[in-house]
Amino acid sequence: MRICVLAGGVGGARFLLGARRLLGLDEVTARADSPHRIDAVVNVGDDAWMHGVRICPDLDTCMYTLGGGIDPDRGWGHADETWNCRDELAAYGVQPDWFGLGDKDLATHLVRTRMLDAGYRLTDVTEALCARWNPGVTLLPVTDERCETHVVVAGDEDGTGPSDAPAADAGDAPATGPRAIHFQEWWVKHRAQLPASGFVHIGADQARPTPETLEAISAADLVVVAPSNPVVSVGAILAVPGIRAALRRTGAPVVGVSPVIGGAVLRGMGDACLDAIGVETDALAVARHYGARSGTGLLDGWLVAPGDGPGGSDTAPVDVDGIPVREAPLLMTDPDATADMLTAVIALAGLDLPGASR
Ligand code: FO1
Repeated sequence: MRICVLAGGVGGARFLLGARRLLGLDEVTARADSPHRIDAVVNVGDDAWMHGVRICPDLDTCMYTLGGGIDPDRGWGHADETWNCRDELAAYGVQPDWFGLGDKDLATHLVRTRMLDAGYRLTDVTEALCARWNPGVTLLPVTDERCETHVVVAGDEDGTGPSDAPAADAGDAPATGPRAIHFQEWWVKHRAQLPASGFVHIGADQARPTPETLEAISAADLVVVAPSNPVVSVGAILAVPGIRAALRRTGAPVVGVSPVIGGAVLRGMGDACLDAIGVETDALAVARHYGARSGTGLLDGWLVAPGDGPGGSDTAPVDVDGIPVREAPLLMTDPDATADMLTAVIALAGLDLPGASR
């Protein structure tokens, strides 16, 4: 079976651990002759240039998590990390000093930056980095071009105007209207506490899906929308022109997993993101946001946690605005629990997994 997963960072990586477990791809030796394959189309909207290096948080979180190098508490960056370079940069007073670049993590960014400078596509860079980490899942940036998520916030929260330049005279301080800041500044420096009125994907008008991404979607037996942030992770993937059309065109069923359980998001500040686009933090509201493929949307099915569905028996799906909805436990407590979620997704898609390892 060939499964294509649309994934963001922490939630996407955890989901991929379960998918790899279910398809029996955990062991490196089992991969060569396995009939199964997982392609992850990963969000690049969080990516940023900082201190002269290109940082790809969601690709790195997936790579480190699947490669066994992630720091489990942070959910990003290396385990056993040191912060000497970060501290030295701060000692020089250079900005940003709010973004923690670990010493080991820095090596990843240096290799990536050097390869990008040499003309390699981000897809090729990611493949080269994964040759070391061996994730067992093909990690594909949705686009090789810059398509960064910036957040629209009011202009005067922290007293600095759009240019951050001090006004010549308090009397003529510029009227600071809404401004857009990079997602990382909103997410890390401001902990998503600055009220956001929207998200813009800088570069989306020029960005194209990579050929590898389009092939993974069209050749898949099943496409899964992972329980990642529907706005800044999945939303940023869908913002790349051509992705929605590819999802509506593929012969594979497209089934999503709710990132909202019991009216709450589990990690990150996903509810702040949903609020910003006027979507209720509710499992069925997110499904409606993605839309039914039988209509103008993407979904052929939607998996929600027990009690979050429209009611009905937990075996037969119930239709919600054209989307068959089923209930299943959605807590990704460990790879086995997550593997069971994918089993429920496969059933909801009307498929069965030949030679399932569980
Ligand atoms: N998140 C933080 O909350 N604080 C940090 O200092 C930080 C540094 C960082 C460095 C590299 C990297 O790949 C991720 C990093 N993150 C940090 C996480 C990152 O902001 C998020 O993982 C994603 O962008 C959102 O999913």
